[in-house]
Amino acid sequence: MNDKPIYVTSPLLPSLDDFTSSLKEIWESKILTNNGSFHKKLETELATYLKVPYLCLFTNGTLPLITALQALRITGEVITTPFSFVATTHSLWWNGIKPVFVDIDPNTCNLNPEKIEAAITPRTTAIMPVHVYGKPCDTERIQEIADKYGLKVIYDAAHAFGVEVNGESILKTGDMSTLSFHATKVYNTLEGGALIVHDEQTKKRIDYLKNFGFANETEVVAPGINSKMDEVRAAFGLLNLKSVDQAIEARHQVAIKYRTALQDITGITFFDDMPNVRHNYSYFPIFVDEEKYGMTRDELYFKMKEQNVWGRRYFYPLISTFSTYRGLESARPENLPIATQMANKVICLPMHHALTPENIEKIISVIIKK
Ligand code: T4K
Repeated sequence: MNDKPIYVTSPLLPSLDDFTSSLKEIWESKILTNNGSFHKKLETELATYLKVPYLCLFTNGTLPLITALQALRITGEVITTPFSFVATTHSLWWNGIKPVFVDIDPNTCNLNPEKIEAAITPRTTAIMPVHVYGKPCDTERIQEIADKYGLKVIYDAAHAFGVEVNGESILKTGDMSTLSFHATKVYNTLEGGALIVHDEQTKKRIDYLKNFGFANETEVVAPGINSKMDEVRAAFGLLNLKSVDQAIEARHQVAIKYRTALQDITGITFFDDMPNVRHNYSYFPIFVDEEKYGMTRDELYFKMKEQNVWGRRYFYPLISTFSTYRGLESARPENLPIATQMANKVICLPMHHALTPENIEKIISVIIKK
């Protein structure tokens, strides 16, 4: 227990010298925020990297969700998943929208499209799925349903930085997608996020909304908010963009090692890569079958902690069990059997670019030696 803790993640950091040079530039220009040159450059470079035409930077990954709902004027009820980080559902609540939880698919932990139609009511205006762990949702099926009922689709793609299906960015699907650049993510700007939209007009509108609604010096065209990314974070993000591919490849290698070592452990399952998908290996969830493994998920989780291996039970407890939401009809556990089951089995193993072979060996040995 004297070893250093192995956390679930570790942030990608640029070289301190490079960052210091950027800071010097910022000190000299004295432009700290409000669409400065680092901000402009990062928007352009990220749009290119992510293969999307229009991207708006934000100060975190929660405000683009809230802003997307405002921009699309979503009201009434929105169908969403309980198996996510709580920010997904909070964004609906902050807009006075009623979340309607729908169960997930056990093969991906994403919203199960086959369960969506039964949850649609005359008040439903949109669907908010999450590409959880960076695994792409069934975007085609979701779009078919949305088109049939005239619903908007806003993807919470907080985990899906750089994920592609058949060479196309997953962020191009739906009406809008959001990203998080939090320190714990594959790509970070300390804190940060983005909203991906599909046309210039909408980008303009989002840029107004994230700056109090100002269209110019004297005109406020909407009740906007302040969610602009500052120059320091943008500079940090520009540097991190240079090494993110390498970091994703390092994560890929960790995933290969985990899969090889854990494939024959009875009672432990995990996801394989999906065909034609460029994954980002943002998380490595394993699912513990108590009877077959001979230990409960929590027993393993606390045993790992004792050994200084700090996995996380993302996404337990389900959002639908939190006090704000548990009174909703759709939050009843009997309505969400698969999500409940998966949340009770999951442990996300440490997954990041800086895990050493010794770290990986230690993590695996805690799971293998019961
Ligand atoms: N939608 C989805 C689907 C999301 O997952 C999230 C965020 C959002 C929306 C909202 O995006 P943001 O507004 O956050 O940009 C973390 C993150 O705070 C959160 O961003 C993330 N999802 C969520 C899944 O995880 P915690 O409470 O688990 O983080 P924390 O502080 O316990 O960190 C985990 C481990 O990472 C630590 O044990 C050590 C390591 N770590 C963490 C930080 C913050 C570091 O090494 N350095 C650090 O700076 O929530």
